[in-house]
Amino acid sequence: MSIARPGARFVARAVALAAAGCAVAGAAAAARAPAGRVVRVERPVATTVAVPAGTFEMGVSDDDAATAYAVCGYLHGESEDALALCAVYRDMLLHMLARDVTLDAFRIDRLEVTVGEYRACVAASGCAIDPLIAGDERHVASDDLPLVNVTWDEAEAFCAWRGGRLPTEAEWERAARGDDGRRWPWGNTDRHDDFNHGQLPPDVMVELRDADDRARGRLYLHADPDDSDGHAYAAPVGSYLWDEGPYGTHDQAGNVAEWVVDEVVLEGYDDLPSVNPVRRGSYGGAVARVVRGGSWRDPPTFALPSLRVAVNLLVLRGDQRHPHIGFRCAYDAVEPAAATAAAAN
Ligand SMILES: [Ca+2]
Ligand SMILES: [Ca+2]
Repeated sequence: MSIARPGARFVARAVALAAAGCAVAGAAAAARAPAGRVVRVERPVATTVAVPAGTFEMGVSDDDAATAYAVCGYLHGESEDALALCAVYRDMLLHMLARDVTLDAFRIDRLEVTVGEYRACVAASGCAIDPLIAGDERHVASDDLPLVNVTWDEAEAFCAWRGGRLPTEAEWERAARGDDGRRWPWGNTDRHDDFNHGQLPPDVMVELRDADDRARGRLYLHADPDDSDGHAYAAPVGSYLWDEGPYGTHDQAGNVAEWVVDEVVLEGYDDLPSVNPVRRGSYGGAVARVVRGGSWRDPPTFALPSLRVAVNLLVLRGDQRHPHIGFRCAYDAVEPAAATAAAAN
């Protein structure tokens, strides 16, 4: 299987101090600069990152499961449906507790798939146009926004067009957490200013809401937008420099939640193998599919990369569109020798 086609859309700006003789990419350009001048060198950044084969601890901790259950109760209210949802959510998390998982090597997109990348697929007749016209225009206002309002099947089709596939839930979590058991892509510290999330409604609103809920039996599904991190809605991909994961990914905490391969079942990881686990299901997008990483409309806790969100149990069927759900693609690893041979042909 081929690796994603390289793109030069995203560039890093490497600054070379020629007088100091710093070694940087584009050394030839630096060498041509007069001594003492600051030279800015632009080079393309790989659109995918490599994750080596290995074993990691996948799953949620007891403490984070308890916190997520408490957040579920606060967020979704006190209606009968909400209480039932959170009870089932707690049970599912208890079937997702930490365990050792071994994966083959793979590659994964460094960033969420963008509107511009998806437009290119539509223009090449590789993808359906529906995600670009299905929702509010603000979600497609810029090519560097993450694509949302995309179904699981459409996400799969895009990844196939690009020579890849959706990541499995295990691959997605390993890319976000590495091998050292970290809670967040950047480490163990809660840093809510460094990723795009939503917020829980204030207590007074919850009290008013819950009184109304009890009368109406209403279930609240999402939290409120929060611009304290710089963005109330989805941010252009890669906007947060300090959220980088152990292999170089961005936005695995927040921004838009991301479809992965696995079907949602209440039994969590039960009955899955410890080597390359995946629950593919058999009905494509017509069943509940896991989304990972939280989003601009979820409270920060739900961005923990070991979690699923509670509404995954109710409304996230793979054939539905949501303005906070996008995706990134994964690719089977190619042996260096095979890649070299392919490039020579
Ligand atoms: Ca935000
Ligand atoms: Ca994300």
